[in-house]
Amino acid sequence: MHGRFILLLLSCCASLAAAHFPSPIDWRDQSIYMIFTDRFADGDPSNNEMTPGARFRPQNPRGIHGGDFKGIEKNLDYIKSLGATAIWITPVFINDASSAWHGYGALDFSTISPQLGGPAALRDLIKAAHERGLYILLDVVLNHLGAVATSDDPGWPRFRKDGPPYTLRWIDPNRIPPPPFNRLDWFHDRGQVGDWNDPVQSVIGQFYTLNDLKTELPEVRAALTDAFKKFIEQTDCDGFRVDTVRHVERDFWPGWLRAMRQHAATLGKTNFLMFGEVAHRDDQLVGSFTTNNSFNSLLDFPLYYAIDRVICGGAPTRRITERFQKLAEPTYGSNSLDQLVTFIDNHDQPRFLATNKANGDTNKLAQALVLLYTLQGIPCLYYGTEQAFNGRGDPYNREDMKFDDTTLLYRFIKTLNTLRQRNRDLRAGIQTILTDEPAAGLFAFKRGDTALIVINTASVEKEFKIGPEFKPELIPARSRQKIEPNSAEIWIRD
Ligand SMILES: [Ca+2]
Ligand SMILES: [Ca+2]
Repeated sequence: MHGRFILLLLSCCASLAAAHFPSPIDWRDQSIYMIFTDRFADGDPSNNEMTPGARFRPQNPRGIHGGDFKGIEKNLDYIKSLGATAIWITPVFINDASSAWHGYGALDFSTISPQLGGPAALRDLIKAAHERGLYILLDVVLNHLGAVATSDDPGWPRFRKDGPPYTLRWIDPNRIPPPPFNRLDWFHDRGQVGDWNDPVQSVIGQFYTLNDLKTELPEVRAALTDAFKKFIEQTDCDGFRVDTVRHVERDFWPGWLRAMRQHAATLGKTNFLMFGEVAHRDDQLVGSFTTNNSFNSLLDFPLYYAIDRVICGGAPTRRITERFQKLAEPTYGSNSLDQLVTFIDNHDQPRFLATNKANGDTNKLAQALVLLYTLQGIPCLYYGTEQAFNGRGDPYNREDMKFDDTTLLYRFIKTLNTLRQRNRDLRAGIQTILTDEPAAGLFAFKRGDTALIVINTASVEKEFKIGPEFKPELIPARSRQKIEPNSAEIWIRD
């Protein structure tokens, strides 16, 4: 009997080990940290030139700097200690040589980049993250592959709307995507996007040299569905960040998203997050990707622009209120309303402290961070914000990481994450705006009945009446009704 008992126990453990990691119940409880993998940490220098044709050039801002999965794994405790609970990493598939440093030009959807460590290192990273209670969100691109095809026809690559299409050929006959993507007739053949505001071009034109998939074809849709179902299964990732959503025809998304959700659910991932990138300030346009069973989360670009204008540009604080008035049905689908992924900068935008934004003013950054971690949504911090990185646009906003967990900003962000973890209202409480101004000045709101947040974007002290039910927790102030210039306060009721 004793031996039989041990055998049963072993088989039980084996089946648990093979199982996939379950989803969180509520993504609003999470705090995301975004990593640009090539620039984060080089955990294995032997893989730095493993992308065919790509060279290790750590001094070149568009070169490969060697960051990889092993480097992220070695620094998981640094990320966890900051208070993040989920990590979004840049795309992981093998890339063409010119895209390999950023990852957004996949050569195929079945090979994990050897330069980043290959499939074993990715599995190790995700397993190590899960062991620490950290979720991993993988960045996926459905709109295009990397630079795999070109044309010798006159006029290429200028966008050609009418007349005969260009004749495509493989750039390198030795590097054709594996089946089923080894077909030139699966790629749009009208050249590169010239006018990004033209709705036709922006969907069937190429994103520069990256070859645009004919996502409207049923066989391409089926292949993309199969590829990414396998990808979830093999990596055990917890969600996707979906790139270039606006450049795929709209009716592609509901079917593909449903297939991903259903497949993830069969693996026990019943709340698989998929947040799309619609890089635009207009809520009508952005929100339209969340209606009719499409995305249930997106990157919150409209809020990004509002915070930028208010904190960096001195715009009226009322602009934030106006933005939230637009974040409502029917502009947005009800499932997405309070779980958009919020951010103050990322790998495609200048850093918040850049000269053309807050210009090194860490008080402004502190205000923006307070908004990031207390406004409704799922906060996402771009790596290096805690190290006061200040690079301007791409590629200078993709700096090599430093790991110092004693900086003021690191400790400040850790405090914000801790507050958010301790107080459920900061994550899920109903957001009520209490005060704003038609100029720079106060912006105050509460979450639920226990959290009150006040910022003052003006350069003069402001007065704000705070009800006796709130007591200060984060920043002790001398006089509770006086809000100092260029400052932020959070009040939590026990
Ligand atoms: Ca490396
Ligand atoms: Ca497209």
